[in-house]
Amino acid sequence: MVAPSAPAPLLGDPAGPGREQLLELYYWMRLTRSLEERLVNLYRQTKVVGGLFRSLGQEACAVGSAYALRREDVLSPLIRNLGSMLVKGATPVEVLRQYMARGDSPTRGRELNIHFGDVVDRNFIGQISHLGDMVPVMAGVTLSFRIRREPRVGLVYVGDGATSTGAFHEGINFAAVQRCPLVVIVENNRYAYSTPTEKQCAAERLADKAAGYGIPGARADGNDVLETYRVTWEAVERARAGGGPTLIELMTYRRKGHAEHDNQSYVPAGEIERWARENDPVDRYIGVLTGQAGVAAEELEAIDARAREEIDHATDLAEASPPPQPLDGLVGVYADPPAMPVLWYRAGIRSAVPAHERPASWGTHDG
Ligand SMILES: Cc1ncc(C[n+]2csc(CCOP(=O)(O)OP(=O)(O)O)c2C)c(N)n1
Ligand SMILES: [Mg+2]
Repeated sequence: MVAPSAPAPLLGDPAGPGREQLLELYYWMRLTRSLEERLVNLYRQTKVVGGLFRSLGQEACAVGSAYALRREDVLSPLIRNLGSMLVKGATPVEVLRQYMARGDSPTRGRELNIHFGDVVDRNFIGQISHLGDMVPVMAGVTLSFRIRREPRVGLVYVGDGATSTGAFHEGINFAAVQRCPLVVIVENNRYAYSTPTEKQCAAERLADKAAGYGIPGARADGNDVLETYRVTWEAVERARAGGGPTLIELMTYRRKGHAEHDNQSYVPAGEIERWARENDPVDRYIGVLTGQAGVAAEELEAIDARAREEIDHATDLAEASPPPQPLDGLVGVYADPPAMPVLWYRAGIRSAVPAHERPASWGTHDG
């Protein structure tokens, strides 16, 4: 079953944040963390194919921002946005099958980790690894919304490192000039691989880059899920109302290495422990919920148990999933060949088409 993606405005609602929504935010953060912990177990059992990229300590960034979107809005995630994808409707079993490269995974074993998307229903785009490149792509996606007068918004994530790429600059500049309904979130987690932010960018605040494009820029505490939600919601609704793009810098911290193989030897002693102790987004939110929101600890424990059960069930399904089919490697790379119209410049030589473009054994693709 596909989980619903984030609903209605929460803090933008004049009635204020609903209790149910506050608990939902907690559920998504817990699900993200627990699912990644399960993936670590599977990785150590060599059941995960390829690298494992954690968002430990960044769950509030991912969940709080994606929660500001409607189902019809389009999200472009990165490796540390498992939480955003879950909020947008990706399911644990899809994620587990994908990481384990199973034959019934969303990409049928042809891509790894969370590189998969659904642009038909849940509206999250399959990510690519090239830093910054999804910004121009999302400028195009959101330009189409503007031209078609659809009240839809796009949200694209980049890391602090990606803000130093040409693609980031060109994409955001184009979106600004075209007043595309796009929100660009920079997750400033203090590192790009092993490079600390101040060693790859001389600007003190990445949010200040917005001024160079003539768009609003905001910086927020990315380890505070409610603040993240609020600042994203404002940008999303401004974009929906025709106000153009916003650049948001979310301050956070990457507590794990770039991926599981990275031993973080470049991180100053005590830094990770300090963030874990003083600024863990899940712990902080538990404090808010059990404090001013008056939620009982048992209620949160029940949510933890629910997340665990869902992940256990999804793991059983993924473990029982088949390996990939070799012929699946041949299909879906450019387009589905049998469904493609004949290329116009080949129209006069149709005999070449069956021979060269539609060989009979192109794979097992059924759709
Ligand atoms: C254009 C480009 N250059 C280099 C790389 C290799 N690379 C992959 S991730 C990464 C660091 C990314 O750092 P950041 O943008 O801060 O994102 P984070 O991993 O911290 O979320 C690098 C250099 C790449 N994928 N694309
Ligand atoms: Mg980074």
